[in-house]
Amino acid sequence: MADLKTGGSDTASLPGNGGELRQTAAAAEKRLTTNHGVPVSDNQNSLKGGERGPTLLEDFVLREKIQHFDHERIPERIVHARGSAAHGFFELTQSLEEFTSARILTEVGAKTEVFARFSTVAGGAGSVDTPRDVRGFAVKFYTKEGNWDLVGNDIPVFFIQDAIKFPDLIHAVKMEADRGYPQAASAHDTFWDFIGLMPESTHMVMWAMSDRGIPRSLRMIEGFGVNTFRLLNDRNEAVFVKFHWRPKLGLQSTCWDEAVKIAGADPDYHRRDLYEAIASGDFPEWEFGVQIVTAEEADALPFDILDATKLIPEEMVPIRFVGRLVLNRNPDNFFAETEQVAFLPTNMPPGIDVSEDPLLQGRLFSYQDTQLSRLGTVNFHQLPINQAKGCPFQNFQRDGKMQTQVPTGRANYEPNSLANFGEAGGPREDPAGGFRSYGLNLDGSKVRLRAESFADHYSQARMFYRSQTPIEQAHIATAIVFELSKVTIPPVRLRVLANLRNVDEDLAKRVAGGLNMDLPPSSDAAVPPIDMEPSPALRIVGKYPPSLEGRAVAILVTDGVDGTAIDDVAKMVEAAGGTVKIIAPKIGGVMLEGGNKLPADGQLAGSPSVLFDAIALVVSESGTAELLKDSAAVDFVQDAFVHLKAIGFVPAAQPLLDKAGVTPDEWIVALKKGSKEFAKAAATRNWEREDQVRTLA
Ligand code: HDE
Repeated sequence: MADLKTGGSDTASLPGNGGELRQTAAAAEKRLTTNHGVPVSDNQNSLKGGERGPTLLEDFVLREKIQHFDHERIPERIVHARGSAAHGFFELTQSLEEFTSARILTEVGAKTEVFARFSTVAGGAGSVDTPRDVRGFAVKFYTKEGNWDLVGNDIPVFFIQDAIKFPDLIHAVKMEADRGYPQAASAHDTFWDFIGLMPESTHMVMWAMSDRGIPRSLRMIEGFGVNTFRLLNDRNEAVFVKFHWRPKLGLQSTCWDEAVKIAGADPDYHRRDLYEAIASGDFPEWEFGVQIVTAEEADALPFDILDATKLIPEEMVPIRFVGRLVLNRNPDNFFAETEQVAFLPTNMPPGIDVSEDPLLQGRLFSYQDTQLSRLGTVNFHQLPINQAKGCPFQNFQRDGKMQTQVPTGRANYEPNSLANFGEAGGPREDPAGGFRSYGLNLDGSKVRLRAESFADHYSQARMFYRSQTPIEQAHIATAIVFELSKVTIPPVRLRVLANLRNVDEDLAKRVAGGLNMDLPPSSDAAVPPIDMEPSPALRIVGKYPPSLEGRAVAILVTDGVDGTAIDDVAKMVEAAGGTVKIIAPKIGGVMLEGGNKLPADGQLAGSPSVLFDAIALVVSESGTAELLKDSAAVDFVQDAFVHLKAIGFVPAAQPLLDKAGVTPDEWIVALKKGSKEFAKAAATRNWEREDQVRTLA
């Protein structure tokens, strides 16, 4: 009979599986043990009563392993369940000493360790990366004065003004209560029902329906603290502050059709992109900025600074850029770090403080509370990823589930006088250096009211829409048409249309036209919207210089091509900062003209062009003849064309271009030796092509 005792070939050579009874110290270090350190002799077979008999209850090795497995998951986050994260550092480049005592914002040149997690909001932990959604942008700074968690989004405003509406908002956007779908999509009845009934959400809806809702990469999103915070200086003087992140790679989005196809081709598109970029040394970076506003300046703003549905246009209050964030290390373990990280907006070092923003006020309770059910214990701060790393943490809190520390000494109360008797007295409060709250004057009756100053729901939605370029406006209108077309209850659509008339009549007409519905009368706005100055900083198109950095170009190759032609394109792309992937009909690669084999990075059918920023077709005549019979090849080219990407080609590719319906424009570039035209085109998309390939609202 075959010896089934050691099923795995690797384990067969490990001491203990080979029947050796005495082991060296080195071997003991490597050996597999139970959770309690008992060496395991066989990790392939459970303990049975006879070769073909039942498994025995006494097999604690089996029971421990299965039981641990049964409890591997913790509840996923209620929102922002799907996320990807990385380690890095924050470096201050300019001091904010005048405004704050927080050392993280005053010690120029100091590098502070950080852990940043990006997320979608609506989908579950296993959902895809590219739905239309807001992206979370949460950064934990391990500062010398305790952790600072800046838990923001990639959109600077929020759907609601008061925390009491958050559960309703989230219930409305997540899968519907009875049917359990859709997963990770806002295009459904309950979301738009809620939106139509909550005009305060209109401004954020404009952002979510803009191309910001479908980012190309997590490395190419902006970030915002959203809520208004305070900075406090040594004299306890306060200013209001809004926090900003600006991506070094610029802001870039996908086309909707592309985002949908990416979801199928690579559900982990953003996670993979972030991981691979960091693994290859291409570290994502953001500039950190603040908008600072005094109380008097805030009073003069045409909106309430405490209202999270409003932003402060940069043209009104410029952003001061004072630092940078670099992500340079992937997590070692997804669960221990990305899943168990617990962000708390209440984590702030002295010198940073909250405002009375009623949305923020609710968040101050919610995050700590949710960690208790997610991580299961008040001691979640002891998990390595959550521990304050920049300074000690010590107090008289004791015990609790999963206490991993072993506090010493007799005193677990304060005040105590034990230090006077030669014993450890424990830590003491620090009135000068401890956390301070702004001495806000409170005066008023208890009320459940929304301030009058929160009543304008449309002026900034209008400003946002009117600040966009025509192509971006068309995308917003088209996205709303798409979403409302998935709404099955016509009055829900009508209510949204009625609200849109308060934003912009042209937008409302376009959406009504796209739905082929009559425009209903405008809804009543609580206060009439005003025309604010457009803010060009709210655009994507043209905001950042075109770049190939961080972008990927696919070179589609076939048997029989000249290897130097491929090299030329690759060098041109790499010189412009892009990365190159060789795509071939088969993963084993192609036979080049001279008889050398070129391995491929991706197989054509599994690597559609939606995964790349531009494509180059370096194919032979015979290779093209084969490709013409393969829909994957035709889709590869056609999708690149309809997603407005640059296409470089050699003459032999012409029949493929023709079959894919590609018509010439400046982004369809004949590849010529020495010319950099293709790399230049690949750095942007040809928005003007869009009219030709898609019906926009
Ligand atoms: Fe959150 N939010 N939120 N949120 N949020 C959570 O906390 C909540 C809000 C944001 O990568 C939860 O640890 C309430 C605004 C991010 O782990 C929960 C309200 C902004 C993340 C929670 C808001 C955010 C969360 C779920 C309204 C942008 C993911 C799991 C008062 C500034 C952080 C968790 C990560 C996560 C509550 C509104 C951003 C349930 C009650 C506004 C980026 O506590």
